[in-house]
Amino acid sequence: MPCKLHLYLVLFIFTARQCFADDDHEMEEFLKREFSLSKPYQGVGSSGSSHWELMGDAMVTTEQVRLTPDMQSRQGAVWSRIPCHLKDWEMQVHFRIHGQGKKNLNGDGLAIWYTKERMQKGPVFGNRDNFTGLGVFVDTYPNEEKHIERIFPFVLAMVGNGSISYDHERDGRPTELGGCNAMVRNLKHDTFLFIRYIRRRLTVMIDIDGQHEWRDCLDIPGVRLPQGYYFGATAITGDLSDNHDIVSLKLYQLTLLWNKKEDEEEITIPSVDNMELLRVVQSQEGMSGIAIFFTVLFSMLGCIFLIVIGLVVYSHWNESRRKRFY
Ligand SMILES: *[C@@H]1O[C@H](CO)[C@@H](O)[C@H](O)[C@H]1NC(C)=O
Ligand SMILES: *[C@@H]1O[C@H](CO)[C@@H](O)[C@H](O)[C@H]1NC(C)=O
Ligand SMILES: [Ca+2]
Repeated sequence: MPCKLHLYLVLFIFTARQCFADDDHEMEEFLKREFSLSKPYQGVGSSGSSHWELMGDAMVTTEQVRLTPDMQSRQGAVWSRIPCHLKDWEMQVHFRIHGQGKKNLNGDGLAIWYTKERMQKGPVFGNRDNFTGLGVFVDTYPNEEKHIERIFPFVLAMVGNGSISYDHERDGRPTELGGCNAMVRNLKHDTFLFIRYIRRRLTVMIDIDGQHEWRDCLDIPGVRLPQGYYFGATAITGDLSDNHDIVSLKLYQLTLLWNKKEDEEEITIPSVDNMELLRVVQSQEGMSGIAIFFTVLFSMLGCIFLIVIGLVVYSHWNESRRKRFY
């Protein structure tokens, strides 16, 4: 019992901390062209002077950078050539995922990266495994069967430190920071992903309903990402496929107008504070539905049991009373 109390206290402090960090910072946004990719994609994939480099099956057209076509076993990427030394930033991704496949007969998805490594092929949505930095995935195929409560496509964030492997068979669940479902496939309207990193707080939002409204996907404090990493976007297809298109990547520098005293300790290895606690919170959330179900079930069984006992006792008492009178 003291152990449980302790856990709740820790959870409370954790939640409280999240709330206090929630106050809106006043800030300025400034578009950084050297880290942005937009039409008409001048020189991308053909000129060495472009800020962006293509890899694998990626192709530039007038309308988009197509990371993979709707064909089996393709992978493609577009990577920034310049390391980004901004402290606080926001990436707005305009993307499209579409193809011939019926629901759940398409795959595998795309990823947006901020990593130490660049231009390396691999199994993690077309990027290498054991990456160092941040990956935000739009996973369009459920590999793990037992996904009762998880609807795909699913947006998920992960931070790697160079020795953490992405578990493809389990759709990255063991290493996830959080995520949300996002029905982004074969839509007529524009779909956007928004990644904000400010004062070590990672926020991911999506705008996929054509309403020009951002919907929260995840919001995690204490995410430590070094400066000087590369932005990139990658995608992969396997037996199942889709067109994975990037229409634009827009990177904004964020400047806080009102600065609290800063923790200036330099970050060298990516990590997430309280990662174990995040696990606990997630498993507790998963438990609560079942816990409520059993609590209700046992309470009802208990009531029925008491009523039955009561009726039996009452009828016995009634009978003995009648016997006394006659
Ligand atoms: C990477 O993270 C794992 C799991 O949290 C940890 O065991 C490992 O020591 C970390 N590696 C480095 C280089 O920090
Ligand atoms: C990734 O790291 C894990 C654990 O450190 C290791 O077992 C695995 O071989 C590595 N994979 C690659 C592709 O480097
Ligand atoms: Ca998957």
